[in-house]
Amino acid sequence: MNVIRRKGWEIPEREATPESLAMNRRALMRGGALLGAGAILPGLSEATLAADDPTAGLYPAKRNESYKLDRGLTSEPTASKYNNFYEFSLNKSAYLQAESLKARPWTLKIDGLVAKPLDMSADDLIKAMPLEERLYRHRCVEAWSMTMPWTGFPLKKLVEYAKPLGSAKFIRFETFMDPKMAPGQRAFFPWPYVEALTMAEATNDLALMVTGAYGKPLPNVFGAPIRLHLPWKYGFKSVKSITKVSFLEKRPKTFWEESGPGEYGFWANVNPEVPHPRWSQATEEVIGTGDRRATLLFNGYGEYVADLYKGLEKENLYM
Ligand SMILES: Nc1nc2c(c(=O)[nH]1)N[C@H]1C(S)=C(S)[C@@H](COP(=O)(O)O)O[C@H]1N2
Ligand SMILES: [Mo]
Repeated sequence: MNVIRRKGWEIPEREATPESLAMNRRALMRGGALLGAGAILPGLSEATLAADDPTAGLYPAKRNESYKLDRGLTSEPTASKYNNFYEFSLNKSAYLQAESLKARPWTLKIDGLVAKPLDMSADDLIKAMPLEERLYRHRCVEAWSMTMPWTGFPLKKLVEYAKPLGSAKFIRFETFMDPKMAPGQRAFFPWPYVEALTMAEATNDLALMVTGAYGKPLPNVFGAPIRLHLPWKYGFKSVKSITKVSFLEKRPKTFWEESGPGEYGFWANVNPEVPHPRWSQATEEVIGTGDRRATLLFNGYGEYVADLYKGLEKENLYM
């Protein structure tokens, strides 16, 4: 993970990039493999997508007013041109390469400790779920933030739908694996991207399965056709373009735990008092505004989630 745009207060890019990633990036540059590969003209896909998307009529969904903001929304053009999507690029210009993501048809697998494992079309799931809009703040571990109008449904509803067995303690999410489509997956990382939550975290009201943004179906760059958003955790927990949801007894290893052990851990709750090993988390750049603001514990969502971590204080909660 890296910071490209730099001002006086920003960390130099080499400091914000885990060594393994920096090395990997150099290798990629040498091969010239990443930039441009698979990219098609931006603008083309939006029209194509709308035509093939059987869920398009579900948007815009009604806003759930329970989730209030303390700042303005990030504009759509700003939010959709400053993204992390390592399957496509290590740069914030991932939106260009992400044009090659084929988000439909899309199969979502539900397996592990469930009454009945199943494969279903993402569109059938989206049609079966109660969609709503929520305004959420997003805090990346790279010390920047945005404010997004997501559309989706509570992860809790997906858990109810999947009927996990009592022995399920964790839920694991996996992104697609397709190096032909996604140039970043030709680079050495522990692909596919994997994230996980405890069942208590997953059934919290805030955990949202996201299927749309800005009142429309999710554009590729935000992780179409279905991704997670967890506003109290650092952004890397909010896995994009999910193809598999598994219910497990043991805590699985995540993509970032494997890529940067000691820097990115399982819990990854936003905490301004615990610095990343190589930079402070006390403040954040609010993308698109030129402002820098104080970062809040649990990204300001403590009233919803602080109880989940009672008694776990000895764990490394924030990495
Ligand atoms: N599959 C996948 N999911 C991912 C990432 C990724 O590289 N691949 N990046 C994460 C990080 S670091 C962030 S900050 C957010 C960015 O989400 P956004 O582009 O919607 O702002 O996605 C997260 N989910
Ligand atoms: Mo991030």
